Amino acid sequence: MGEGISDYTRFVVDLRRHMWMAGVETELRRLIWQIAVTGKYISAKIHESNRKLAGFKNLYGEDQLSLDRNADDILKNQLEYSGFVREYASEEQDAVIQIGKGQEKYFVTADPLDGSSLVDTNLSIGTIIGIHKEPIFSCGKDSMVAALYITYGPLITMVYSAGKGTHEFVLNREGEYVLSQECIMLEERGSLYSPGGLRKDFTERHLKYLEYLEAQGYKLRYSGGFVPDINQVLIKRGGIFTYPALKKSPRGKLRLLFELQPMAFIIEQAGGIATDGTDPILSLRVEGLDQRCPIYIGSRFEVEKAMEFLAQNS
Ligand code: AFP
Repeated sequence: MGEGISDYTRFVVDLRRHMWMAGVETELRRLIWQIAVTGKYISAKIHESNRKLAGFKNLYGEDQLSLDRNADDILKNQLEYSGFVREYASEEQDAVIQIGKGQEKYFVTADPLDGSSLVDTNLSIGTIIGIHKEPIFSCGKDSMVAALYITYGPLITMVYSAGKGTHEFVLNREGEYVLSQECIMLEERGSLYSPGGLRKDFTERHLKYLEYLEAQGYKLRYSGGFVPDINQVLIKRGGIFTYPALKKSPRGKLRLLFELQPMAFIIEQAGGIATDGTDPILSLRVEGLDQRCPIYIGSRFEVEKAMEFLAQNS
């Protein structure tokens, strides 16, 4: 049978069917679906802005910064019309925005285009979403019901968890999100490490931890995009991503609400763990939109080993 024919006749599980089979609650299902569709629009925007890479003049004279803004506008508008979202908090906004009428069930956080400084390098970038059932100024474990991210790379993929495992979908040529990996589980111990930050800024304990990983033969895999870096740990079934406390910025770089909580939810659902070096990321109380936090996230062995190193008296 020709490749084309088998392609169209094989049985595929699309995102909607998967969520229905997994028993995800109806409104949450629709909301996740709506966000996944929005990923297609954001992807189109990225392509538009990158026409300059192919020798075209940028359509609207946009720069990278307004691409972040565009992604935010697209997402906010789509969520507003979905009818399921009461409040929207985005890395692109200074305050939480009320976008519903007050009865809607969900509170959504977004990093609409994480890693946008990588757009001109043609490396992968992504969208990160957290879905909460309570207002976002609480701790993640009390309020998060789902999280997802979309990668815009050679393929567009979408990884979600609604508390029933972590699953990956690939956007196919027909524009459907098709299940590629179900119930992804990390190994207890992986073989790659993805260390954010500069060596000269690391604390002594963090440096010793990295030296330990290097002596053990862990492979360095760091792109500078949180979404593809976490995706790599997940898809390769283990390893660790860190963005630690730095000498001059003890709270690290990454944002608890928009970046860390959703990824912690997804990785925990895949059998991994995520801490700030001491406490689980999802146990931390969110006090501000801009709150930053160190992170150690990935396979159990590497994260627990990091906690051992950080607790040592040196
Ligand atoms: P941009 O969105 O400004 O590109 O930042 C990306 C990011 O927030 C996150 O995606 C990366 O993990 C991290 O910053 C990379 O930081 P360094 O540039 O310090 O490695």
